[in-house]
Amino acid sequence: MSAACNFDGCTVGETGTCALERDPATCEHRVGNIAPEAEPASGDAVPTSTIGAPVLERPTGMSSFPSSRTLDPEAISSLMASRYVTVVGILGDPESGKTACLASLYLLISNAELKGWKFADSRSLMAFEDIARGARDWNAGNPPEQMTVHTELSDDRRPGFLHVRLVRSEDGRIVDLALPDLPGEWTTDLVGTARADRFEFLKAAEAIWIVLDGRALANKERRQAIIARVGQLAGRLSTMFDGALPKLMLVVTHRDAGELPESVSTRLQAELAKREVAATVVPVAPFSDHDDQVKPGFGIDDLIAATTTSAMPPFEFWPPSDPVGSARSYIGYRRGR
Ligand SMILES: Nc1nc2c(ncn2[C@@H]2O[C@H](COP(=O)(O)OP(=O)(O)OP(=O)(O)O)[C@@H](O)[C@H]2O)c(=O)[nH]1
Ligand SMILES: [Mg+2]
Repeated sequence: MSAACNFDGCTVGETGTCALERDPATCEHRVGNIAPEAEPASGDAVPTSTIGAPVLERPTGMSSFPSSRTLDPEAISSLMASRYVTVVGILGDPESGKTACLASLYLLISNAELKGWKFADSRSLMAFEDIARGARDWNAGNPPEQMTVHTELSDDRRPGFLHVRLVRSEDGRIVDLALPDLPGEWTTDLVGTARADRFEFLKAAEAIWIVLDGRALANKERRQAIIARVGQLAGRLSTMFDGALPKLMLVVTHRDAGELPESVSTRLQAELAKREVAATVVPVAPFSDHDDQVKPGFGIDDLIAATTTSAMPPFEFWPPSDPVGSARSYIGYRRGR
């Protein structure tokens, strides 16, 4: 065998003569002559469609880090199937402060400053980051002009939810909140044209926040119009829920610009009462232009407490009773229930 041929004893490389007396150009033992491939049996034919296709198949398992952007209604439904989730409906005209409340909640919990609550988990951290980013973008020590920007949805028919799990310090109770960040136009359309198809998710809501701009309410000329709109919105909700509304909260932002006069709060309640609706007024300041008087995040803890407190009276599992001689307490307890 030579370097030019792999047939034992052949010296074609040196002598130019093939030991098998074949043409060196076509002899299959000559190095460099590729032996013709065996014809595939008709059953083994390689389908032309697989040529150029990926060599490996994509793993079917979940990626190890699921997306943490806003959750769609289906993701919330599957979360609700595994644990108790408090869905909150967040309504309010454009620029009223809806996103600001959510951004402020996130900034408070991420700094362990939400009084009475501790952070446990969130499936939408990136979404929270996105809405809170504007508030961090300070220019040479000066706060940005706008802490949050107008909300726009990638799909204008489906709400995007933010999720957060909190633990109440007082008793260790865990609450999962699903909070939608909706554009104000959804509320404007609901009041103006009764467009309610996008609010299907509200049927699962345990609480509804109606967010109102406190500065507009403080303005005597604009006040009446806002109060009337709140009444109209309550009317729409009442129709949607057939009178059985979930817990309603009037979240009045811009507390840093001044306190809401008691008379305005009373007028708001009176307007709702015309539609047989009741609500709790919660003044908040997600951000503050007057830090020395009102701290940013003012009232957000009260808002969460009001949202998660059950309207049901606390149930005493086994009320204490003084034993009475020869009384059949166990049977008596059952009869009394
Ligand atoms: N100083 C101060 N600024 C606030 C307060 N609440 C909201 N803002 C600011 O008001 C502006 C509008 O607030 P957003 O939360 O974006 O309003 P929105 O209701 O989400 O508006 P849309 O997304 O357009 O429907 C933002 O620049 C907020 O930073 C507050 O209590 N105090
Ligand atoms: Mg918004």
